Parts: sequence; structure tokens; C-alpha cells
Amino acid sequence: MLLRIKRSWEMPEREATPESLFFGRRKLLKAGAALGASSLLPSIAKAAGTYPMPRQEKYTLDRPLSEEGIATSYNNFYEFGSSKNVVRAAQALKTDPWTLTIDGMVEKELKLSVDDILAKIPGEERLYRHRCVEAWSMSVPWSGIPLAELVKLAAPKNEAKYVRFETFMDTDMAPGQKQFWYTWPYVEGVTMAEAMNELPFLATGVYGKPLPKQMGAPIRLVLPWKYGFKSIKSIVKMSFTDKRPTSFWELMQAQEYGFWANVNPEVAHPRWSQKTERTLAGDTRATLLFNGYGEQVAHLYKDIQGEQLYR
Ligand SMILES: Nc1nc2c(c(=O)[nH]1)N[C@H]1C(S)=C(S)[C@@H](COP(=O)(O)O)O[C@H]1N2
Ligand SMILES: [Mo]
Repeated sequence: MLLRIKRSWEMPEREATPESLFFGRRKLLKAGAALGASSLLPSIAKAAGTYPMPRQEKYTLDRPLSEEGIATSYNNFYEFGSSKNVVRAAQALKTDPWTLTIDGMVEKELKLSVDDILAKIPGEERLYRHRCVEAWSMSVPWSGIPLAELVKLAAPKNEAKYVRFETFMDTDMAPGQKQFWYTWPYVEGVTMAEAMNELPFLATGVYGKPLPKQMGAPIRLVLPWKYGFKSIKSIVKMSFTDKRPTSFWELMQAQEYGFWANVNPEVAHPRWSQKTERTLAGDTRATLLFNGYGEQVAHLYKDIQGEQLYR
């Protein structure tokens, strides 16, 4: 992500890092060997037997899947540093045990492990596009559950208008969280209508395996029609509230990153165009309104006026 306070960041990262060169396959394999293959593997979850999950054929792609080796090693995870190269640092994340607390405007507070969640809600695999606000994109097979199913399980009260998500906070594990100019922990939010839509997905895995740490293990949100920063990683808390949550990037730079952040090629970021994107394979593609998911989500926004829906 890009902030005004640091000059070197004032460039879309697609111009700063030719990622396909940087993360060419051979280099990756070498990096993996240097690290020791085991440190790159996702921790063996108790629910390992549940992968791969049955594919939901409804969610198909208009482009090839991103190569696993690239998609799992080109990341945004500021808790572990502001570069795209956080695989090694992210291995410090302790994901077992992990508790997701569901609280706020609910009948009863819940504390669930990822295994508890997968025991209650059947897992599935979905192929989704992902569009980062920095104008790079990927397409990956997520494994997990529809967010709407977990919301139903949580039984929120009528007063709840939003779902607020929070990432873990631990400066010993995550050195990025010592950077005091950010307001940790990472927070994101959606409206109840968005949360109940069919698309929001809570991923516990990718490429038919448990999530690698750098991709937000053990459970992260996936909102494929919104800019990638809304897809919050390594969630420890999900709260139902009547107040609109202010997200991490919105708090840092509200002019540039807002609450809605729906993908729209016609609405430029204040510092660069959003018309096109660069896939992790290095191709340039036209960016699609709602990242191509308008059929599923456009109706959510048709009556909203006077708000910045696309930033
Ligand atoms: N907690 C947390 N979640 C996060 C981020 C982050 O820095 N911290 N980065 C976001 C951004 S900007 C993007 S593009 C995606 C990247 O997901 P990936 O690394 O799995 O591709 O995660 C999002 N979720
Ligand atoms: Mo992003």
C-alpha cells in the first residue's frame, strides 16, 4: 500500500517491481531451498484431512489460475513488513492454537477454532479473481466457507448493521506492528447486506491445502469485488456492530482508501489509474467493474448516494 509520508512509496508498485522477473520460478525454487522446504509449507492443521475441498463450479474464471509458487510468495501483509517479500518473516505467525471470537450484537458470544468452524459449516473451493488497489491481480482457488453461513451461525441481533473484522495483535510475532505510525491491529468491515451476499468467503486454505502463513493463516476474508486491502488476513475477532468500522487503510489515508473500495476501472486512485491491472503472470488486462462480479453485487449499491463507493 502506498502512503504520502514516504516518497519512495509514491509509485504504483507495478512500476516499482517487475514481479514476474523478481519472482521467476527458478529464483523461487532457489529461495525455497535456501529457506528449507519445510518452513515454506503451511503448518499441518488438524483439519488437514478436509483438503482439497469440493469445488463449487459456479465460480469460474475468465483467465488462468495464477501459478501457486508466485501467488503464495508475492504478498501484502504489513504485519510482517511493507515489501511483497514477507514469506520468511510470516513464518513467525503462530496459528495453532487459534481462536476466532464472535462478539458484539449477538445473542451469545462464540469462541471457535478453525476446526470448530469447518465441523459446523461444509467447506468448498472457489476460483476467484483478486484485484489489489495497487493494480496487480491474481486468480486463486480458495478453500473455506461462505461468510454468510458463519453470520447465520452467529445469529446477530437486528440492531447489527456492520461486521467488523480484526487481525491478531502481537508485536513479538509481527515486527511490522512495532511501526507506530500505523494504527494496529488491522481492521476491516462490511455491511450486513454485504456479509449476507453469496460472494464473501472465509478462506482457510488455498491451492487445495491449508493457507500458508503469509496468505493470512489460519482464516482470512476474501471479498473478490473489492480492492484487496478489504480481504483482511489472520482474523481473531468478528464483531457485529451498529457503527461503521473504520478500516486500517482508511484510518491512515481516507482520501485514498475508503470503506466501500469496490473495484471500478473508471474511478482512478488519486495517484494512478485503475483502468488496467497486471496479473502475477505479467500480462496486462482491462480491469472490470466490480472486478467482474457485478451480477452478484451491483444491486447492493444502487440506492447508496453521496458516498465514495469506488475507493
Ligand atoms: N492483516 C492484513 N490483512 C491484509 C493485508 C495486510 O497487510 N494485513 N494486506 C491486504 C492487501 S493490500 C492485499 S492485496 C491482500 C493480499 O493478499 P495475499 O498476500 O494473500 O495476496 O491482503 C490484504 N489483507
Ligand atoms: Mo492490496
